[in-house]
Amino acid sequence: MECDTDGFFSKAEWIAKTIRRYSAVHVVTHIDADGLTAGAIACRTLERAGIAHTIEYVKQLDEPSLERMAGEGSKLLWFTDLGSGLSRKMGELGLDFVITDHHIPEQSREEVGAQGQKHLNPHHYGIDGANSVSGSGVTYFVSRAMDDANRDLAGIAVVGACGDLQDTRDCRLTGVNRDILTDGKAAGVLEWQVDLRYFGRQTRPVYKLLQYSSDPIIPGITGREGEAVKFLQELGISLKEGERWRSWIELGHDEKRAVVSAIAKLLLSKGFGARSTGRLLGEVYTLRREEVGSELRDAKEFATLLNSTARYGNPDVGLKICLGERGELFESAKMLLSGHRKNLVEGLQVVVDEGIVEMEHIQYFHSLEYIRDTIVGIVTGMMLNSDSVRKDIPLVGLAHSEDGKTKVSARATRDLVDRGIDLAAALKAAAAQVDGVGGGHNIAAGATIPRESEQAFLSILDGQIAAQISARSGGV
Ligand SMILES: [Mn+2]
Repeated sequence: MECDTDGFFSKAEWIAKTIRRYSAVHVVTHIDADGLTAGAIACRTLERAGIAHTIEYVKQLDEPSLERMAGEGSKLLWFTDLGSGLSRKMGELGLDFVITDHHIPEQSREEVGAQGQKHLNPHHYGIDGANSVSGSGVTYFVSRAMDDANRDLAGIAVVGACGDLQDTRDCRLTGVNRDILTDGKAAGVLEWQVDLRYFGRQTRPVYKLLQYSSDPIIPGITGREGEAVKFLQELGISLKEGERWRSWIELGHDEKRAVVSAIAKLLLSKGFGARSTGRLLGEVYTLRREEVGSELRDAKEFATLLNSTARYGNPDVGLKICLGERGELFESAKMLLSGHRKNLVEGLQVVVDEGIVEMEHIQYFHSLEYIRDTIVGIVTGMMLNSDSVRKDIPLVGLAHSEDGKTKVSARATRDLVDRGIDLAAALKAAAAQVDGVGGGHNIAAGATIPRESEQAFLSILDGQIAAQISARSGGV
């Protein structure tokens, strides 16, 4: 489909005009970093427009929750970072709704238009929702259309995009995401530069930044604290300033250059090609109004902090931080973050202990109760990025959730997507066959299924992936 950004922006204008006519709105958002930033943008926009508002967070929108909302009065419902997979049902239930989402929509632009839906989704305009704009970005464009003064919300919109890893494919944000960057720069809230892309530039001691490096992996150093320290010492980099560990942003230009070229040299000498070294550097996004050295100063670190509030049942903490609250609330978010890090490390160990089962076209692990259903997707992605997993078939993670169901997360590589794999379509179809619900993106998708249908679901999914590959290669 040809890219119609004008159409996308004019739909945003139209939706903005419609929202202005309401006096009360209920925001429903996704419980992850992109969802929280999207929800925060919606709430701040409504607040500035003098519209009363409430918010709720959901892991995965399903028909029962829509039916509940239908019975709850006359407010406008504003779905952010979700909703596009259930817009037909919303229409059938007679809901009064707005959707600003970037997940693959079930209805076409024509259908949505014919029903007069206030439904903004980049896929309807040939804009790639996996890389070019996230839920927070789509919401931001409606917010900007409501009031030019909302351009200062571009900073948290970029946090949402980074939370959804939209900067990873090209090592920079692309597409309409760049419009958000330009706005943020003009509003004085954002700046960006090319720098080392590893996580933790603001807050991690430099050796930890290297020890936890994953994209690209540094052979002999990733995962090895002692080697990371030695590597830096041999380059003459002082690790401490007095008693305090130095972070990446405290290094001088020459020190940074020495580290980057030493890593590049090491990668090349170990046979990693230009593709690997090319991923060392990329754009990094700085929130100018946040304190230097804080988790909130770097967009990727901010997003991780938000994930660690949302995924442990405290999305309100994350939302309030997006809305500018600090102090004690920020301290409790940092506590959640250190717990989150610990859980991720333990989660990876669970996968190693439980082992990965290979089927013909997928591989999976089952973490039972040992990994929270809210972080099994992150663990699956980290696992697929690690050295120890096959890259030629998607990885699926299963976890038991508290409500007695099973949460499924699937992750693919870019190569697999290029070869025709679409996890959103496969999970949606496979989940539907076992009375579950699924969807997401071609490269990353999720589902919730009845616990007793796990094996049936996995075999159907295996068949779905087989069919996608064979359809693309023109095979039988
Ligand atoms: Mn999203």
